[in-house]
Amino acid sequence: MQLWYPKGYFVQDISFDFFNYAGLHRSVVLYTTPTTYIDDITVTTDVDRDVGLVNYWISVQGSDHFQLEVRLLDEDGKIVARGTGNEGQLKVPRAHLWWPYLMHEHPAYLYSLEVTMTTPESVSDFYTLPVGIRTVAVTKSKFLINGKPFYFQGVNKHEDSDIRGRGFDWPLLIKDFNLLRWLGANSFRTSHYPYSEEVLQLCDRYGIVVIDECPGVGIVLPQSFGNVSLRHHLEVMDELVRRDKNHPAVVMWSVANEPVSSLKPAGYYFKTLIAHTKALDPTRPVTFVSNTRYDADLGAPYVDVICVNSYLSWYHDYGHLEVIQLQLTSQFENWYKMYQKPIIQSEYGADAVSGLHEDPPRMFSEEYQTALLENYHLILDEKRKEYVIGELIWNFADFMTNQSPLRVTGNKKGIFTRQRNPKMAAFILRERYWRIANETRGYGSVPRTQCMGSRPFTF
Ligand code: BDP
Repeated sequence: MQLWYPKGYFVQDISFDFFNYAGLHRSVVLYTTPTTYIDDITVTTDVDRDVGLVNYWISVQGSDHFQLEVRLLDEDGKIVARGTGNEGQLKVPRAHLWWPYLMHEHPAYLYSLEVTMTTPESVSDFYTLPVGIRTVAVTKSKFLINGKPFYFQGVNKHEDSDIRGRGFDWPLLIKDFNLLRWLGANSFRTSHYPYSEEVLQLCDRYGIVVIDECPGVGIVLPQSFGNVSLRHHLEVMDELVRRDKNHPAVVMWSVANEPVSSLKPAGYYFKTLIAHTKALDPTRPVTFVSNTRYDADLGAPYVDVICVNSYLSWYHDYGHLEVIQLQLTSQFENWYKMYQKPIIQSEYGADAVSGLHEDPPRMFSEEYQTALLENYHLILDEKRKEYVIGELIWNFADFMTNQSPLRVTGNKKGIFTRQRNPKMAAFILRERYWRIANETRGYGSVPRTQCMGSRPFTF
């Protein structure tokens, strides 16, 4: 059919599934510094038996004549270690480690690193950085935090809500964190771009583990893998690591979402990009999120953890929930056989229009969404005994997208609505996450609140 448009007419073509809000999304902060000032601090941590090791590097701008004093304070304000100079290692005997939510009685323990700079003119600068002492490691089949297996029972999110769009909003943020705790979720991925710094600060304080994703979404054309794009992508990783390197909650970098990684240049592209990210930060594993076939993915050999998205019985086999178990089993077995790396189900889900009920379950009903999830969970339960190390539902909440015949006023795969009310799926997931938490906990059983309105759970 021939279609006619006004002269000069065009629409912005975006290849991602979220609304491209314009305007300023975040607070803009203006600040002043002394002429000689603390410009950056990098902290990495390690653990030697019960001694916490805090390595620091401090960069100062403006002059070569200054002195630096460093103090590490515990949560009671007691000084536990001291240092001087631009770099060094602080030793903390009987250190309190930073543990994720539901993994320890006192999760998210944060020390404060106080850096004081003095110059001969006595103009000084002072900075306090929260520090969580923890380690991260990956084996062939496990993701270890402080040497213990960690299971990502979490969500994918978007910075999105009614009225505000993508704009930063404290009340919304606190609501979302309370819902994460209610759900028994211990992690999320910042799909598909870095979130505001306030989000990461709260993750550090709540013990919510983060897979930090750069805005590498929509890498679908051959030219997306060219040199210009790669150079830009390397810079984007420089910026992301520089900004988020000191957050204990961030345990892995994701360099892209669903690139067409079967295209020929993808091998070189991801090899370079991942090596670059590891050079910037040797302390964290690196991944990207794939929806390519296991035997065609040219980037997968370079990741530390395989992250796979699949929409079984949603974008194909419509209505046929009975194929999920077989297809999901083959998905996991094929990826593991080929790469021998731990696997995260990094997206799965189904749209459900809140309040739409159907028996037998039909697509877009709440019943279909829950039935689909339950089929996934049966296989996830088998495979998490082996090498599956996590499941992140798509999505935490409904969110706005471009208009299209595939979207019913936005993407409705949320387990909460865009207004953060629960669908049936939220209760299914809540039962599951608390059950897993209680199976894998290393201490007494965890009480949970009975209804959404009650006080959020505390230790
Ligand atoms: C995945 C994308 C995500 C989409 C989701 C969906 O990573 O951004 O919103 O599918 O279709 O492929 O709901």
